[in-house]
This record gives sequence, structure tokens and C-alpha cells, in this order.
Amino acid sequence: MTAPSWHDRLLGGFRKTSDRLMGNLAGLSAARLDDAVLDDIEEALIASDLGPQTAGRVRARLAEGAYERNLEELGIRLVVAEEIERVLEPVARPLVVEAFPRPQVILVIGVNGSGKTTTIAKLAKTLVDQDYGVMLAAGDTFRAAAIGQLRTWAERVGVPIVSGAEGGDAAGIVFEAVKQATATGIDVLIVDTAGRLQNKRELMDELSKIRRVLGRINPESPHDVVLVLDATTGQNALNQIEVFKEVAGVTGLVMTKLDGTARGGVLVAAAQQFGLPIHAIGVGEKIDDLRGFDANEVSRIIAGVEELVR
Ligand SMILES: Nc1nc2c(ncn2[C@@H]2O[C@H](COP(=O)(O)OP(=O)(O)O)[C@@H](O)[C@H]2O)c(=O)[nH]1
Ligand SMILES: [Mg+2]
Repeated sequence: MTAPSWHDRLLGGFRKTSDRLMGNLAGLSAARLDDAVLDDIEEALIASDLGPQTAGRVRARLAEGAYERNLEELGIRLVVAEEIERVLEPVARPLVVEAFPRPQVILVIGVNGSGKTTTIAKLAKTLVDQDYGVMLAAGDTFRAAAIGQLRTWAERVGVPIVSGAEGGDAAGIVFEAVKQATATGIDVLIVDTAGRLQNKRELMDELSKIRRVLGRINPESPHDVVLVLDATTGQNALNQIEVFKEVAGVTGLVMTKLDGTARGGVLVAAAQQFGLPIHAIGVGEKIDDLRGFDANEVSRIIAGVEELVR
């Protein structure tokens, strides 16, 4: 049995979103695009996590064209895809290594289990493949297992790691890592962090301490604050963006687990609401399962265009 292609996995990750849409769009034709049907479509879009604004725009466009153009199901889906792409296109922006002086410091934040450590490993691999010198810092000192997990990944990818003892001071480790990275000419330092969202105060203290330490070494640092979101949490992702923006500042997003029973449609709502760059998406647990975010492809998948033209 061959593993499913990542494109097929991506179809899976947006399935809940697109199924919902397709159920409501199935068999529609222009002749039946009356107010009631338009209401159904708008509702389906909202229920699919796309957010009210996008849903409203799709509705408006369909309403405007309904009696002039002879829209078939595929045509409707193409309109939906176009409107989604308009939202996603501006935020589809990869992480760029451009910091001078080096290293570029990427702080990776997010709730426990969202996929931070795995994403760091994947990102490190991607950057190493582009010939960048990468170092990891084990800033999640809360659990020994978390430190061990990052060490294992560092070994596998073949990059140096700075870590300390369980319960150690994360900011101290980060300070040490920047020192070593600077001394050894590292291009990118990726910092893992703990994600204890249940204790917002502590989380805020820890992240701001890390930020202070970094900022004292270089005011531009951290250059990137990447929030990792688990696609299976659906609408909750929006709350997480709010909270982490407040406690740590966020410069970009990575959404993981878009290979499972995900509710990937929330990416559209997130893009609409926050306009934060989406740097990449995770489509599996393996080291090569990080992909650039392709707005056109994802829009067509969500709108179910892919299924119809296959
Ligand atoms: N299916 C799938 N699983 C993932 C993905 N990214 C991470 N995981 C899994 O999610 C779990 C938590 O990941 P981890 O990186 O430890 O999360 P952290 O607590 O935020 O550091 C692990 O079992 C990972 O293998 C992904 O893109 N797809
Ligand atoms: Mg972790």
C-alpha cells in the first residue's frame, strides 16, 4: 500500500469544511438561486468555519450573477473558490530568512499538543535543505519529555540544540542559544516554548521574559513569532490567536494536522479576521510533512472544485 499523496491528505484536512459545502451546493443551478437557496449557501459557508464576511461576499456575488449568467454547480463552486482565494492569497507568505546580523530568531508558540515541536523539526529540515545553518533551543522546560523529544528531532535532522534541565529557566536557555548561534555563524535559531494556556499569567510571564532577553541582545529579535494552530480544534483556533497575540505578539501562523479530520476552513476566517501571514501547513507527523501554503489549491479544495473536475 502506498501512502496517500500529500494532496490527498490535504483533501482530507479540509473534508469537513468542503463536505458541508458540497452537501448544500449539490445539484444547484442558476434557476434555483433564489433567496432561500442563497440563505442556505451562506449558512453552509458559515457552518463550514469560513466566517461571516466571506460567506456574505460569496452570497452577494452569487446573487448578482444569478439571473444573468447560467451558473451550474461547478460555476457556483468556482465563485466560492475565487472569493476564498481573495482572502487567502494575501496571507500565503513563506518564512523568509533575511535577518542581519544573523541569527534570525524564530519563536514558536502555541498550546500544548498543537504541534510546535514537530513543526520546529519540519521547519529545521526545510531550512537545512536550503543550506541554512539551523540551531534549536529547548525553551519548553516544563516537561522532561518535551526536551527529549526536541533532542531526538535535532539528532535526526542533524542540527545542534541548546537545552537545559527540566524546570529550568527558559529565558536562560534562549540567551545561551543566541550566544552559541552567534559564535558559530548559525543562520536561524528556532526556539521551542511551553504552551500552558490554562495559566495565562505564567505563560505571559515566561514568554515576555524570553522576549526581553532576546530584545536586549538585538532589538529586532525575535524576528518571527510563529503561532502553531491545530486544525482539528476548528473555531477554537480563533480564540487562540486572540490570546497569543495578547501575551506574546504573533507575526505568522502555521496550521498543523490538516491531514486528519480537520476543520481547515477556519483558516479562511482567521485570514479574514487577523490578516496574519500563513507560513506553512502540516499534513502529517513525518519530517517532510510541512508544506508551503498555496492559496489557490486550498481554495479549490475547500470549494470542492477539485472533486468535480477530477
Ligand atoms: N496528523 C498530524 N499529526 C501531527 C502534525 N503535527 C504534529 N502532529 C502530532 O501532534 C502531536 C503533538 O505534537 P507536538 O509537536 O508534540 O506538539 P507540541 O506540544 O505543541 O509541541 C504529536 O503526536 C505529533 O506527532 C500534523 O501535521 N499532522
Ligand atoms: Mg512540544
